[in-house]
Amino acid sequence: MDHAADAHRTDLMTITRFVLNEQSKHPESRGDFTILLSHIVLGCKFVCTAVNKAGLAKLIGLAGETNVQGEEQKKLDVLSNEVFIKALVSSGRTSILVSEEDEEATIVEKSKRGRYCVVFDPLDGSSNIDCGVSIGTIFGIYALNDGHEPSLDDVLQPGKNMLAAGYCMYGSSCTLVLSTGGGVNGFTLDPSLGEFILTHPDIKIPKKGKIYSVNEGNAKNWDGPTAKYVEQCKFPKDGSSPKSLRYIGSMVADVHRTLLYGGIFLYPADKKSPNGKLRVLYEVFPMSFLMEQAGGQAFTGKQRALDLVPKKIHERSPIFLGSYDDVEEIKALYAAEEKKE
Ligand code: FDP
Repeated sequence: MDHAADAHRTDLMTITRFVLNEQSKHPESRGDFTILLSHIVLGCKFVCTAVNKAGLAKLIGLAGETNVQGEEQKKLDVLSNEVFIKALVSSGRTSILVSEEDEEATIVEKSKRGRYCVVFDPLDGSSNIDCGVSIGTIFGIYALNDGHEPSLDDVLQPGKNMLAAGYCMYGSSCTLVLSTGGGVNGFTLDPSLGEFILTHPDIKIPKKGKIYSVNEGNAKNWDGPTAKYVEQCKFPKDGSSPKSLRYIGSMVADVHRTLLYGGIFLYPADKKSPNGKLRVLYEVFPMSFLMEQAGGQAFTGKQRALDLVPKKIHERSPIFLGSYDDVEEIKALYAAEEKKE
């Protein structure tokens, strides 16, 4: 019997243990971040259970509909938002929350305030809920600037100022991917234990990938560099093999695949949507943060994505993210276009 291997299997690195280990490297730390993260994890577990039960529990459907008992049904994304807002406020560690679901930011009442601001999309990819495709929660965490009343300026910060970012994917398994600025780690929910266990330590994205991921239905409205890049993916001029196309249309799932297998995910600007579709604070920034931490790149078509300074909480931006070399190629095409102008 291989006792060493057995011991390895029984030595479970839960996400809490992992974050506590990280925390012990910073003697000044007071454990606030660990508490905040445990509340985010609770939200993810709740949403995971709700997503799994959605078909049975009739959680899907329109918000405001009533069920057979005459109770009002809550749409899954509305329910997920409520769960996250309540979990984050009750953590006592947050001061401002920005959610994709709420037009205005939530300023936490004084008695429950803490040192962090959380920007999040409680259930991204919601158009996929009703057909069982993987969806996810995306979040980013900023520190509150000390000694003043919390204001929107605390979250209208470039993505490079984030302390941590992550997502939880509700797919064939429930996977939480997290970076606190020292690399990227992936944890899978063990449903029998109710714990996220470290299954993907120190994720590094391949330097170059074989997959491109984009909604090609928008091609007629693309700008020159995007159109040229996608053409190059299909008809490479350097004799290399064409890339494969994979597009789920659910950002967390598309980015998760890109992170693990390499390649590029694009949601470019087009004539109809000059700023693209994806939201800066809780889609573009957290995913760009993770990509950079895994050795990849994220570019807006004009600049490094994490350098962007948002002016509004629900601002959008085009985004190209993934393997270092693949993003380098699209950057070269935009640079050449700029030279022509
Ligand atoms: P959804 O509309 O289903 O909520 O930003 C939301 C998002 O999904 C992303 O998850 C996804 O990557 C993108 O929109 C898909 O957009 P298209 O349908 O325009 O391709």
